[in-house]
Amino acid sequence: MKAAVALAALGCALSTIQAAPVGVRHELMLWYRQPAGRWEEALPVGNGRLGGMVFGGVQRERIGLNESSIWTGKPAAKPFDPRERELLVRQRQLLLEGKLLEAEALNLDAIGPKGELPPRVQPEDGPPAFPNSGRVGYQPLGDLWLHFAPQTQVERDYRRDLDLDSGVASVTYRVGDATFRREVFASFPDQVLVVRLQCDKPGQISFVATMTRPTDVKEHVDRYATGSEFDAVNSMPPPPPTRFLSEKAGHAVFTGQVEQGGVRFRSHLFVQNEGGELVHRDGALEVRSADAVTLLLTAATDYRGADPEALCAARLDAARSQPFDRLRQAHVSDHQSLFRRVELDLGRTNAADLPTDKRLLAMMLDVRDPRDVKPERDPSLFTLYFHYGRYLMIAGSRPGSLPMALQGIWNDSLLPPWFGGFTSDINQEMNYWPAELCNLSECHEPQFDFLEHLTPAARVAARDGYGARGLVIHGMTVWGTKAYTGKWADAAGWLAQDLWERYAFTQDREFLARRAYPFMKEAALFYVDTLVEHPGRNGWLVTGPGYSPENVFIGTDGKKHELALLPTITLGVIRDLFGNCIEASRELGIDEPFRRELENKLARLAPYQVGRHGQLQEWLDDLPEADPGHRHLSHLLPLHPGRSITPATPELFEAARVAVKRRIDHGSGWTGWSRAWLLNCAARLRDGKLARECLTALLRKCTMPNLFDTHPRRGGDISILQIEGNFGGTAGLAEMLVQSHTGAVHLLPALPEQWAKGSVRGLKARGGFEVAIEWDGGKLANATVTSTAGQPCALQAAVPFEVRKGEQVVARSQNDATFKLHTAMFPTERGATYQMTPAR
Ligand code: FUC
Repeated sequence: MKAAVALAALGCALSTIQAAPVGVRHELMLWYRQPAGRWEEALPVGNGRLGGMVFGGVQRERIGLNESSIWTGKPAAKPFDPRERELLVRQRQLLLEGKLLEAEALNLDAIGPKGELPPRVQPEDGPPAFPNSGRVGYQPLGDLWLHFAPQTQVERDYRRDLDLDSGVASVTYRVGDATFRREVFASFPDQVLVVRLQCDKPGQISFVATMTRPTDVKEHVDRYATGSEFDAVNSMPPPPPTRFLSEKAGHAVFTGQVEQGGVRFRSHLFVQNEGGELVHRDGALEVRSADAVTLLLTAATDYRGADPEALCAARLDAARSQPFDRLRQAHVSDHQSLFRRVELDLGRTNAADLPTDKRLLAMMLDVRDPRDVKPERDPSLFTLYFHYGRYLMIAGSRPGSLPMALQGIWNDSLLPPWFGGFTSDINQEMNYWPAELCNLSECHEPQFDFLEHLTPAARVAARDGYGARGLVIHGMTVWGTKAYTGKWADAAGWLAQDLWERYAFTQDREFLARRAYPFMKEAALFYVDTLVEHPGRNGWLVTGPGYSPENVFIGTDGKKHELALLPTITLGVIRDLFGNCIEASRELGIDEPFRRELENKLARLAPYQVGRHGQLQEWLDDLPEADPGHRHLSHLLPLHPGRSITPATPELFEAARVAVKRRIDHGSGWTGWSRAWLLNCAARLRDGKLARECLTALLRKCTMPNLFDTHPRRGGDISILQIEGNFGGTAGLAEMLVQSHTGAVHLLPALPEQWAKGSVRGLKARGGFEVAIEWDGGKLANATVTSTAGQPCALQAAVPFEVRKGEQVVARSQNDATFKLHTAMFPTERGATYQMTPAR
C-alpha cells in the first residue's frame, strides 16, 4: 500500500519533469520542491566546527545549529580498581587452558573484596582526560529562527537546494511578481555562518529573528527510543536556561551551558539590513521592509579552556567588516579548493532531472523513466552520493575542529542515539575512510589531533590496566579513554591505521616521523607487552581476553558468550599495525631493534583460520556465531580496511569471500555503515557486481531524503542519522575504481558491467599518486598517473598496456597469470604525469 502511494506520487513527479535548467549539474546538486518537514530532510552546511541544518520554510526558516565542542560530561579522575588487572590475568589463563565459559564466569568479586582504592595518578602531560563520570553526549547549540511576515499570496516555483560545488544552500520562490532568494553557508576562512536574504523587488523582506535551544530531554529520547538513552534520561537534569539578548545595532548574544559545571557556549548574531528598519525587541531582532539582509552568526565554547565570548566577538568583528559578496567569495573559493579536486562521471539518464527525494524514491521502487534505456537506471545518483560524502567531510571536519562523531557535527537532540559519541569499533574509523583516497588529507587532521589529545590517558590505561607499555583505547569518549580494561581494546591499534595511511598516500616523511610513528609505535608496544605464547597451539602468540565487536558465539553450554582468545579483528589489527610500524621504521631509518622484535613477533603470531564453512573465522577457534548475519564485519578487517588478506594470500582471500557471502546470506548490512562496509569488502574482493548491489542497497534502504545515511532502529520503523555510512559509501565507490593497498596502483578493480562508460579524476593512491581514468565499453580506455612524491610506480590493470611520459614509452605491462592482471613498473619524477594506454 505504502509502495503504491509512493509510486503514484512518483508517477506524478515523472510526468511533471521539467528540463534541467541549463548549467545545473545534478550530480552536484541536492534539490527539492518543498521545504524540509523534518530535521532529516533539512540540508547540512558546515565549516568543521559550526554546523547548520537548513529547513528552507517560506513562512519560517529554521536553521538547526551545532558547534562541534558542545558535549556534556567532563574529565573525571575515577580511581582504578587493581582487581581489574588481576581479573584479566586470570581470565587470560583460563582462555589459554581452553576454559572459555569459566573465563567469562569469573568476575571482580571472585578476585576479592574491593578494599581501599589507591588515589588516581594523573598522566604526566596533557589534560586530565580520564574515564568520564557521567554520560557524555554531543548536543546541539540550538536553532536560529526567522519568522517572516505573513504573505497575502501563495508562493510559487519553490526550490530548495544544496550546491555541493559551491557549498551554498539556497531557497528560491516567487510571491506575486517578487522573487525571493535565500542563501546559507558556513565559512571556514571567516568562521561564521552566513544567511543572505534577497528579493528582486525593494522593501519586501520582513521577519523576526530569534534563537532557542531545546530543553526537554524526554521529548528527544522518545523520538529515538533506544535502551541506554532511556536509562540516561532519568539521571539527566534539565539543561540550565539559555538567554537570547538582543543588544544594539543589530547585535544579539545567545548564551547557555550544557549542564551545571559543564561546557559553556556563546553565539553572536549580527543582522545587517539594507533598506527598511531594524527593531530590537525583547528576545528578538525584527527587520521591517528591507531590500536585502545579511545575518552573521558565530559560536564558541570553553571546551578547551578558551573564552567563548572573546572568540565570538573577534570572529564577528572580522566578518562584519566585509561585504557579503566578499564573504561568499572567500567561502566558495576555500570550499572549491578542496571539492574540485575530484571529478566523477558514471553517465546520466533522464532520472537525474527529478528532485533528489524523488530520485531516491525511484531508486527504492526501481521505477524507470521510459525514455531511459541504459542498464543503470540513475547512475548519476551514485555520483551525487559519492560527492555528497566528500562534501560532508569538507563541511564536517577541518583543521582545528574535533573529529566527526556518529552524526558528524549535525545533531538536533539533547540525547542523540548512542549519545552521538565517538564509537571506535567501526564508526569513528569509517568516518575517515575517504579522507586520503578522495584527496581530502586536510580534513583528516582532527582525527590525528584527537588521538594526540587522548595519548596521556591512553598511556595510563595501558600501564594501570594491563601492566603494559604503550597505549590502549577502548570504546572512546570525547573526554578520555572509557575504561582501564575492557573486553575490546583495539581502538588505538585500529585508529593508528589512519596515521599510517596519511603517510602512505602523501609520502609526507615529516608527518611520519613527528606524528604518525610515535603513536603507531606506542600502540604496537601495548601488543608487544600483552601477547603471550599459547601453551597448546604451536606456541603461537595470542592475546586475550578478547571480543569480536559486537557478535557473540554459542558456547558448549548452548548459551551466548563473548570472551575469547584472539578474535580475528585483534589479529588483523596487530598484523596491520606491526607491518606498518616495520615499514615506517625502515623508511625513517630508526629503531632497528624494535623492528626486529616486531618481525619476530609477527612470525610467531597465530595465523588466520579458515572454518568449517570455508569462511574466514571470526575467532581463533571455529566458534559458532550467535548471529551469522551480524551487522559488524569485524573479522573482515584484514580484507578491508586492513591489507593482510589480498589476492596474494589466495586461500584466505577466498575464505574472506565466503565470510562476506555468509554474512550477507544471513541478513547483514541492515544498517548503513554495515552495508557500506560490505561494499568496501566487495570492492576489495574485486567483485564489481556485489559492490554495485551494496551501493544500490545503501541508497535504497539506508538513506534519508537529504541523503544522510541511516541506522534503522526499533524494528525498522525509525531511522536515525549515522553518518559513517555516507563516508563508507564514498570510500567504497572510490575503491571500486582505484585500489592501492597491495603496493600497486590497480585501475578499475571492481567495475560493474552496468557502468560501461565513465571517468574519474583526482583520486589518490598510496605512494603519492593522483589518478585519472576513462573507460568505455566496460574497458579501460586510458589513464594518467601524476606523481606527487617521485616514488616508483607499479601500475595494474586487467588489460595489457603501455606507459608514456610525453612521447616516450617508459614501461610496458607484463602479464601476471596468477592474478589475471597486467603490471608495469616504472620510476617517476615528482610532479610528472604518465599516460597509460591499453596496448593494441
Ligand atoms: C556500534 C554499532 C551500532 C551503532 C553504534 C553507534 O555499537 O554496533 O550498530 O552503530 O555503534
